[in-house]
Amino acid sequence: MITLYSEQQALHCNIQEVLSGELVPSFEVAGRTEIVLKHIMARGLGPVIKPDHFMIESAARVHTREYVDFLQVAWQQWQETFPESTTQAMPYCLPVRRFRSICPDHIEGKLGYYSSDLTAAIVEGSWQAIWASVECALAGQQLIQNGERSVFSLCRPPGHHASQDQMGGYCYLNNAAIAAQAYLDNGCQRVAILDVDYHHGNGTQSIFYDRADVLFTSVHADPSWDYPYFLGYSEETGEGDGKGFNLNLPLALNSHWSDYEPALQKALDKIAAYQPDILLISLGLDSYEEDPISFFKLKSDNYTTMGRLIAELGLPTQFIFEGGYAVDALGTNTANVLEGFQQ
Ligand code: Q9C
Ligand code: ZN
Repeated sequence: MITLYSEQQALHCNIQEVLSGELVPSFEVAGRTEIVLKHIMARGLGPVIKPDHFMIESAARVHTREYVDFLQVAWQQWQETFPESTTQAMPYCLPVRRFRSICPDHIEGKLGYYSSDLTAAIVEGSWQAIWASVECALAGQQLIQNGERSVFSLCRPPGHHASQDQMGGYCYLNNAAIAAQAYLDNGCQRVAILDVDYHHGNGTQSIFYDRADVLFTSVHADPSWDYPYFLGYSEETGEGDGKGFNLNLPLALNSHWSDYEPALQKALDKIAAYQPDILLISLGLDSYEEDPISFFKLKSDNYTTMGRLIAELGLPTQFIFEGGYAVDALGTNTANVLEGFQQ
């Protein structure tokens, strides 16, 4: 299986985030994808390729043009406004209930307008990394549409919490959604997304919620008990044309593989019935028992089984990297999924 990876993705970092009320170093670090790359190579899973360049227009098919343009200039605007602030651009005031949905002129207001939380800071190299991450997704999509049966887009920063016009949850542009739309724009009729990240993929759900040409399925922590809290409940089944094309399978905190596997099988059955041209996996590994910010109990071996179950669908499959913060085990667990898929 070919892996798509770009070193430019390391130019982005979140400096700090809030964990249980304390400011701590961010969990979303460049070392995450570096260790995955190391294990992919050590296990001989296949060639690693740097993606070609792609045009901004493909991102604007699922995000608003204003949002994509803003991401490109946010750091520069921040520096012009706060020349003494050299670490990170961050909002603090967001357009929540009873505020107007209006884009202010001040950079701090704009950051709030385009954010769903405070975990997606912008630093000097963020845009280069964000775009390189999208390019890994789009290069993978091209390979699949040129006949490859499976690819792994080793994207960072992740994407599944980013909606049409909001960053959040370490995500800026939605790599999986951009790839899904690119498949449709290049002749596919139906794309299925299986999101196995521990957190609900609220951004991806939002983008395709009223559409029947993308099926979104997700197994994740009950949002009543963990991030993103305000989306990801089982009664969210889609709206308008999209009614019936959104499947949320929330699980209780502390779920083990014995709880996880039946939910995963439900998602896989739904995907099989949908008969998609392509399967996209939002591959988060934060369901691992030792993940520092998550509360599922999956073990390393379970990821091999996960890969094998996904392969049973027999579909052209693109894996897109999302979360996972137990850095030491991240390489093993990711490679297990891909190896399980190929066995
Ligand atoms: N400070 C992804 O897995 N909440 N994003 C962190 C600890 C945000 C996770 C709580 C979690 C976002 C792609
Ligand atoms: Zn996650």
